[in-house]
Amino acid sequence: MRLLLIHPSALMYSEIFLRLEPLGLERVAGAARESGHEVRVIDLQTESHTALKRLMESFRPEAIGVSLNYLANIPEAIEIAQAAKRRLPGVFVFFGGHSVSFVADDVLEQADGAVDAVARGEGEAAIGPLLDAARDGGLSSVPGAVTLEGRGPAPTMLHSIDSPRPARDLLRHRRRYFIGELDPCASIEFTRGCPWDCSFCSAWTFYGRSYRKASPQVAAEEMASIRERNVFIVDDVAFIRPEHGDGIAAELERRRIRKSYYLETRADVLLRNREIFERWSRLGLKYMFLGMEAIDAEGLDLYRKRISPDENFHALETARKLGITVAINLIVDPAWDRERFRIVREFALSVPEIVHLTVMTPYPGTEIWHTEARKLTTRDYRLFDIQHAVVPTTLPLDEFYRELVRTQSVINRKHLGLRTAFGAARVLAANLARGQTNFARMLWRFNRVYNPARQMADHGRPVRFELPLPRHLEVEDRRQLYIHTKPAPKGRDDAAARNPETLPE
Ligand code: B12
Ligand code: SF4
Repeated sequence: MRLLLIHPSALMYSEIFLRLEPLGLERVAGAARESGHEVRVIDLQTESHTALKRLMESFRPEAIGVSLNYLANIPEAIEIAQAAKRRLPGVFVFFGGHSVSFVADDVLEQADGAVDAVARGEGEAAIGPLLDAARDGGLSSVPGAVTLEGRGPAPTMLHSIDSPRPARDLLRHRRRYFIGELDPCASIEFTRGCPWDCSFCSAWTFYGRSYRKASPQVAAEEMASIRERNVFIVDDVAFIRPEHGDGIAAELERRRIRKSYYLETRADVLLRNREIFERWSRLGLKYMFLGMEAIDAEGLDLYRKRISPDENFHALETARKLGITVAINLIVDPAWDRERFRIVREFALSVPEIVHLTVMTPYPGTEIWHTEARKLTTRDYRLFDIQHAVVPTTLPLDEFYRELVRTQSVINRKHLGLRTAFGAARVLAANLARGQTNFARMLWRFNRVYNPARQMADHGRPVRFELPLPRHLEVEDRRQLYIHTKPAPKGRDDAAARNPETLPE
């Protein structure tokens, strides 16, 4: 079949700080190609809707799949589906990805016939059977498939994430992917899943708290095949298992691969596996993203982070000693008042790290969706991008945004000041000389993208598609939140994450 896969446009955050390749969609493309289909991919983070229209006309796809990792992209995806059905009668349209897996039935209803199926869960195993069924019938028996008629069997999980390899060659504008000064930047996956269970996050519920690792040889071979000299490691929590991080490092050393890396991990993992991060800093690990979330114990407990403020601060010192630049994330509670914003500004200015702020947002698939969602002040999907407030704020909304943007811009100015002091000008000049302008643009766009008036105006847009309200669920039975389930190993309970010795193999 001729299959067109689409990644929707960038969200607010990605307009400045980063834009990364859609690795999940590339893996689905890889699997479809292995099953004998002719595949094209378009990423609307780097191309326009006009380009999409042209591609639909020239390629005449028989099936179109849209990637929906982000809730905020759902209205755009439904509009793409409706336009596709008008333009290409008979085309089979389906959605897949992280967020849509949690609201599949509602999205199908909202699309009102423009979407034929949603593939819940991982896409690699689903894509072959789904396309076969689109051609020959039998959609209701495809694992993970949901249609207006109902749900098929539970989605299938890959036994190993070693294959299929992502079809990176199908992306046309690879030079447009970047993260900060790592420009251009590719992405890679070493592990999939997260064994922790933070209340605001759906990474663990999607994979049913499972955790799989790529084999070090395969990971290193894939790294060797990547042309870009910068690589973002997409794992939720990198190097949980020290022997795995060591194994990949050994394979990279053997092949003499040296690149600059950016990864995401937890403070306690960094403290526990310091030697691995040290070894990786020798291999080129430059940046690390730590989801600190809160600066006080009360906040950390609230999000069930299972970490103390001391561990967080100790981790920052450790990273500094290793020469790794850390970006930390703090969750802005809509209950914050002016004083709280002031304390956070003070904290952000007192540490050398890059500080990002994201607004606490209940997402389907998270526990707080079931405890907080009744209080929603809006159900406009587009505002669920963790840069907008969707539950009541203590401050009047416009003042909340003014405080938020003021705090973000104070932090941003500090960050830019430091970067200039530490030689961003040199990096910038080198990037521009290679024709890479993403980082330079980022430096100048902040005020345009982040401004309280724009954020307020976003709340006033007419709403075509609304997020469904959560169905009643006892969150004590957390397995009901899972997309993928696997039987819990004997004798292991949900507290496994607290003890590294009992983390999944
Ligand atoms: C890496 C990552 C990023 C990267 C890269 C994202 C990218 N370009 O795809 C960066 C850092 C840019 C990023 C940014 C953000 N992210 Co992010 N991100 C992740 C993370 C950790 C892993 C995603 C990943 O690459 N996984 C590996 C690949 C192989 O898996 P995958 O993409 O999920 O794809 C699989 C399936 O979803 C499915 N699939 C995917 N697409 C399709 C399409 C079809 C047709 C089919 C059939 C199947 C299918 O099959 C794939 C293979 O199994 C996830 C958490 C998680 N574990 O999923 C959060 C996550 C997706 N991000 C999240 C958020 C909130 C954001 C931001 C909004 C954060 C912010 N600060 O503003 C931004 C917005 C980005 C944007 N689009 O503009 C949330 C989503 C919440 C939501 N419900 O909308 C998540 C779930 C994390 C969380 N805390 O819960 N993110
Ligand atoms: S450790 Fe990170 S990925 Fe895992 S559940 Fe918590 S926030 Fe999500």
